[in-house]
Amino acid sequence: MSTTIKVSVDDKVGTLELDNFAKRNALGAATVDEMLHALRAFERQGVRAVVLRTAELRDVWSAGHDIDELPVRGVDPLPFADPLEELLRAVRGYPGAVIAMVHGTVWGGACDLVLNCDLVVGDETAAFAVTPARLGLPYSASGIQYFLARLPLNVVNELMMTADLIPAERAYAVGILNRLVSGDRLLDSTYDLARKVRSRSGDSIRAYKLQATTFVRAVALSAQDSQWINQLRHDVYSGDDYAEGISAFREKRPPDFA
Ligand code: YXS
Repeated sequence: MSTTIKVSVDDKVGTLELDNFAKRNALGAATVDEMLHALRAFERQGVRAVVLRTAELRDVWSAGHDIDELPVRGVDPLPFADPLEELLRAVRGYPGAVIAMVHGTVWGGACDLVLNCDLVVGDETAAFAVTPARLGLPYSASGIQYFLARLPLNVVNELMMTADLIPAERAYAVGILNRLVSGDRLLDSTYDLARKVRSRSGDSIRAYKLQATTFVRAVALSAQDSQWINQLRHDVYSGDDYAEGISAFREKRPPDFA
């Protein structure tokens, strides 16, 4: 019995709703596991367009990775096997369109999730913050690669270096949002788009999407550079900033990165 998401299907358009506002729809392992099951079920049912949204339209869409599940210092917080990393791969690999419908603020790994969706529709409350620099955390190399495929470097720099919210107007201007609509049009605009995609050739869209995500991953990297990337990340998650960032969140105080 799902406890943190709601799932429905109507004429090959699926809906996956985050429904754990008490924890600000944090993407913990249990929630991610339910979402992965939902995506696999959608695929079995031939769902051609998935709308990813929240059950309640509140001021927060998702608070990102469940910080309570992040490991302590000295352990990679975002390994390949991390549940949220697995969810991002599942969204990129879904053989149809995944469309994020955003009302409210989107934080950290939830930004990565939204930006791994194929299309993003938001209203004037939609805002996006990528927060590893608030937590002293080394972002995942695949996450950085995908952000750089999606947004201009200076915009990724702004997200990663400030960890500030980018509001809806600017999110639309820089390409985070495909569509920016008024709140009263958000549902109709999102499902009009989903039904439009559903009406097109599923075979063609599946082949396009899986090729596109394959091309995005196709980056030549020497073994030496791969090792260097791992070392850069290891130095951060073994460092004082990461310990301070996690402690500050748990103690509900601003971090002090001396
Ligand atoms: O105190 P209780 O038990 O009621 O729980 C509080 C929060 O602790 C909890 N909560 C979370 N629990 C785990 N992981 C989270 N990410 C998380 N966010 C919130 O939910 C309850 C209500 O939170 P509260 O009181 O702060 O709500 P609010 O409405 O005042 O503020 C909403 C937020 C989202 C602005 C605030 O909760 C917040 O700033 N959350 C952290 C956002 C964030 O930094 N996310 C990044 C997580 S790490 C991640 O995604 C990646 C690894 S990375 O950093 O690399 O991008």
